[in-house]
Amino acid sequence: MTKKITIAIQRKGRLYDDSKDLLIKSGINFSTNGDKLLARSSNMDIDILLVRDDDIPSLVSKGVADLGIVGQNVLAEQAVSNKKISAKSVLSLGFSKCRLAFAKPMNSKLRSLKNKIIATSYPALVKKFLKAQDIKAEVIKINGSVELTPYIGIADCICDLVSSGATLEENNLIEFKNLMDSEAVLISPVSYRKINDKNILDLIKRFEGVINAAESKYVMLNAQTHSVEKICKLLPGADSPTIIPLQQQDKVAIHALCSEPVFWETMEQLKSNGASSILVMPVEKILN
Ligand code: PRT
Ligand code: ZN
Repeated sequence: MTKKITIAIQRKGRLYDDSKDLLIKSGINFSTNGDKLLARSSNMDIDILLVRDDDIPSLVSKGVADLGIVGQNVLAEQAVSNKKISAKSVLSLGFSKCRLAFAKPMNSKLRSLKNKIIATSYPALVKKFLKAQDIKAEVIKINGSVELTPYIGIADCICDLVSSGATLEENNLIEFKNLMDSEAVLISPVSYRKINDKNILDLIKRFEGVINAAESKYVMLNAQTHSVEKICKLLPGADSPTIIPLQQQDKVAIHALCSEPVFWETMEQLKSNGASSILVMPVEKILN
């Protein structure tokens, strides 16, 4: 008998929509309502735990969940501060991208972190960084509104998550050092016997297929036979395009799965190299 798979995702917040989307696109049907902490898949032997993101690394470490979706920032902070955390990232998911960065007031003369007071929600990562750089500074832990701390005079600078940079700007802060880049990751227990479980491995493959498909495009175009080589070189991340003869002599159709984004600039380059009827289509799933 195969064991039910349990996946922990954030209940509400920045990770929720994309996490839910990923599960649904991977063929796991489920619905959530209200404050329910557990959702049962209606078509697969899978339970979805809906929890705060901070609880996900420990639920996975304890084996309560077989897989979890969390930001690398949260996983890294907990891995440094809590010896009991033994979860590892098994797949980068490409969403909720941000960076953990130091920022100071625009008018600050701060040149180094030495002897400064740094406010952050990520004290373990900041202390680890300071230790590695051999810098002595005071780190204070703040759970929310970190960006206000220099203004109210309790910190010289901050170390916080940044995505667009708008929050820093609104608070007259300027970024000056990046500590880490982060995105959502799929995690599993480190010492995982069950990672050899075929059902879990198949599920990870499905997630991978959805993530790869999100970046991939299927490109179809027509071209003169003599320009095939040049055009194929321009197709981003295309592995062995299909070349199909057309009724019109000296013309072929080229079909290719491009594993990298196809920008307007690429299409314009293809056109100026003789390609015509260029179609770029989304790809829903890929199974390699
Ligand atoms: O309730 P729960 O504990 O589950 O959620 P939470 O409030 O702790 O987390 P949530 O939902 O805010 O964020 C979840 C994860 O999203 C984070 O751990 C990151 O991995 C990721 N993420 C991506 C971000 C951001 N971008 C982000 N911009 N998390 C927070 N921010 C905040 C940042 O702290 C700052 O206040 O947004 C502000 C900056 O945004 P910009 O766009 O103005 O730069
Ligand atoms: Zn949280």
